[in-house]
Amino acid sequence: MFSTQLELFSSKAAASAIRQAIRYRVGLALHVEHRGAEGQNWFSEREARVIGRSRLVLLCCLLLTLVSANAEDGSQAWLRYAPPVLNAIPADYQKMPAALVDLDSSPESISAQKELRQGVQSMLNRILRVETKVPANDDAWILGTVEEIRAAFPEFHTDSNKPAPEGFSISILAAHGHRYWVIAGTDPRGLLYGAFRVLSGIARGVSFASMQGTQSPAAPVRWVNQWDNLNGTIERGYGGRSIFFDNDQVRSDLTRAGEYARLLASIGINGCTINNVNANPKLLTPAMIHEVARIADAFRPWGVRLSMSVPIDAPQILGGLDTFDPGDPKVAAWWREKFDQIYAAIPDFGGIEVKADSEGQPGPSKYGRTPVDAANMFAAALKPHGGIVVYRAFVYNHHLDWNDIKADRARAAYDIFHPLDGKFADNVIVQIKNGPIDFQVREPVSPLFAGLHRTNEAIELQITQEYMGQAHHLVFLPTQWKEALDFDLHAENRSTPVKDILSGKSFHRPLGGYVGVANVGLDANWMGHPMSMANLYGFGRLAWNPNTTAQSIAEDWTRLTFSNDPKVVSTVSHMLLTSWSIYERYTGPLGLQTLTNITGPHYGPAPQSQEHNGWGQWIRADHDGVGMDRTVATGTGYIGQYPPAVAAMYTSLKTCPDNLLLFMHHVPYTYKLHTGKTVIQTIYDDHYLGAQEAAGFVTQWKSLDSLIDPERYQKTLALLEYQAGHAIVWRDAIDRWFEKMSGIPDDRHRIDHDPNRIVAADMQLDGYKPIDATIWETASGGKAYACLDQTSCTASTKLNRPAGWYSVAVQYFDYRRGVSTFTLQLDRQAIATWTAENTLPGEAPNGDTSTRFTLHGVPRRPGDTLTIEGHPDDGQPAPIDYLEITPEAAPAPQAASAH
Ligand code: GCV
Repeated sequence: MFSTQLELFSSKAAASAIRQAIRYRVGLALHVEHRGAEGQNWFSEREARVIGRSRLVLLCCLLLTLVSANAEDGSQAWLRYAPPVLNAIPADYQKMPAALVDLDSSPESISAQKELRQGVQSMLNRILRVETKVPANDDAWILGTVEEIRAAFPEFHTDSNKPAPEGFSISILAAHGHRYWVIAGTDPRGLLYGAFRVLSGIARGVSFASMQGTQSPAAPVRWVNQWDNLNGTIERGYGGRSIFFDNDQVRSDLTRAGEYARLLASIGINGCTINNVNANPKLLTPAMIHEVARIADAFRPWGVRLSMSVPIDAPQILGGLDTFDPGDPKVAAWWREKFDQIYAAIPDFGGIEVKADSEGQPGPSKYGRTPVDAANMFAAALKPHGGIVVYRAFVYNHHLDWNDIKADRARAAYDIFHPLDGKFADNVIVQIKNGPIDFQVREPVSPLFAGLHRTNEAIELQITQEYMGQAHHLVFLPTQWKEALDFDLHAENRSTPVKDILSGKSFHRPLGGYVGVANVGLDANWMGHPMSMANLYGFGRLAWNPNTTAQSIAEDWTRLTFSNDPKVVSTVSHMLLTSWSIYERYTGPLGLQTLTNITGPHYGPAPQSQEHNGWGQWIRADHDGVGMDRTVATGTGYIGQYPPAVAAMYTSLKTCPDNLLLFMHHVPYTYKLHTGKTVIQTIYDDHYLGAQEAAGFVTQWKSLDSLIDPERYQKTLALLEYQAGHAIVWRDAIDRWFEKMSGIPDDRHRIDHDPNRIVAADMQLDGYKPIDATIWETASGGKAYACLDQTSCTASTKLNRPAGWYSVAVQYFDYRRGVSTFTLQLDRQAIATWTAENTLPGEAPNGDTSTRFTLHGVPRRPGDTLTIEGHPDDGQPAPIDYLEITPEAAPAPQAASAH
């Protein structure tokens, strides 16, 4: 993410890696200090003794080799099969059978068998012996479908709690004087899921006895969507390039696709749509279908069915027809033939995703047709093959008139789809985003879930963190999803929580389920941030059983991903479980949505961008008040789309929850919340609190430094430090904007009154020139200072502060392009050098690119001069904003860190 110059790297980073390796692998206790070349304390005295200065280089190589030989790069995710570090291994593992019999011969059962052998050997150091028949004189693991096991063991019963399709039962069967550890699937997929459940239990130290029982998935459709483009990019993907495509072809090496399917199967996901919903018709050419079949081959052993997104205009673009009207018989015939071709190549093809009449995608409206006309045309062509149509309800006009006070994008899905209820074919599912807008940090549940009683429904959740920090911020989303799934919509005046609607229980629907936009990529750790995979894991767990608590998901993921150490489990799960609310506080509290750059990359703060555009993610802030009035009486009428009990709750200011107040109502800034605090002061306070809490992640994570492997520890630390800095950018930008908009000052006078901050405008500048920050509130005084047309520039300040130790933060801008170099000098002596090489989504000084570098333990005497020297690179003019100099109690034991 950031790199120091080579000489710094060779001492500081190597020292850090060695220290981590020593702590983690050799387990030495570390305390005080050994001085490195730049006066930093790289090693404790004990480490220094262990290492011996003259042997530093040799040991460095040795330990780095040790570290990399066992590197934890995140690629194994929650399937690491590390020997579980536990106080006591469950007693019944002693009685674990050595023989393993697979009564089934499906690809899924072969995977299950291999996986069990691999996991048991890796975690428990026991080799399982595969037998072709049940051994007469030995205990054994038995894998099979319920029918197969019953045929071999007539005494086997699961009738009292029979697993549903794709479910499984785990049991110990006593027969013929032996004990059989049985994993029985309703079908091969269920059998595979059962094997993974056993392995997850072993990794977490659960006794086999307590794993026994029956489990069935909550809904038949548990899919992920990948928004992969054929050129290898991924829309809203933050973990590298596509694992499926490159250069308009299917990749020749699909190893990663198979590994992905294995991960998906381990959490019960049974389908994957491989391409962007903004679909490219080229995927439907015979040559590409032939290639895509290879991806399906990689998925098949893991029971993951492949599906594709299709553009509705393919018959015209690709097929040369003069129309794509779904009502035209020749169009329907084209699709029939296309699906026949696909099924010939991929017999277990799952079906299609359709995005139509949305954000510029063509749709049936061109011919005066409805989503029903389009969906049912596809459905008829897929039905003979058993395929399904997942038709997205994300249909809206993105050229709305901001001046029209009644216009409201949130209304669109219900307005369009509710009148069509009961008209969709049985193999159509309407896929509805959790909220009525677009994966914002806080949205109410979409009213459409309650508006379709005679239509199959799936919820669409976004696993990839488009609006949630784009894998630069830690945000654990199962906490958010749980709130949506548990929300009771009170349809028909009875209890109808969203999770029961999706399972088909509320309205007796045969199909339905969960679709998560995952967007994993080729990066070793799949999603960019080591913590982001908790979201994919959590999605699978909730799709399987929405009653699972966010806490158990967080704890299980932590155990499987990092360690069973109680301190690791409690610290990491606490970080995960608090992260969504913290992100909400420093971005957009009170239902303001994400307040991000809505017309740009959806990353940093840019509140004004929410208004005056056609996209309809408005907050309607003016001098007097803020919020969208969505009431029926005076607003857009959106609230009226909910069943009466929910509508009444949102309509009344007395019962509308504070966290959705500004989504539902327009109120004055001085309006008092249920907390007794005004809206405006809550906005200010929440941003200060959120930024402080984000800084707390760093402290919490650092408490684990001897308990996490060095590679993932360091990567996560760098990201959390970056997040803490970016949370300050968010805080300052949003608070400045609202202070200017409302004219009401923060009652604690914090905004732009930072006693420790020295802005570039107040420094002595040599070469640095002011340029406008493209969003004024994202830089001090709306200006960044850039080094233009020079090879280097400096900004210096003399500070008369008491002598002591300080941390020095440099706030600068890191464009995507170019790698500027910065040096921090104390009285002309370089104390740190770093480069601006993060991959942030921006090419200008703004909230996307504002970043900080912090150096701890800087000694200062009154009159010292602090200088930032910037060296531009490739159009990135080493832009800076300010310095922040904060007293520290004592030299911090940590080395310099970039954030
Ligand atoms: C695939 C949002 C995203 C788009 C995405 C769209 C969708 O608008 O920003 O990138 O397009 O949702 O869900 O279709």
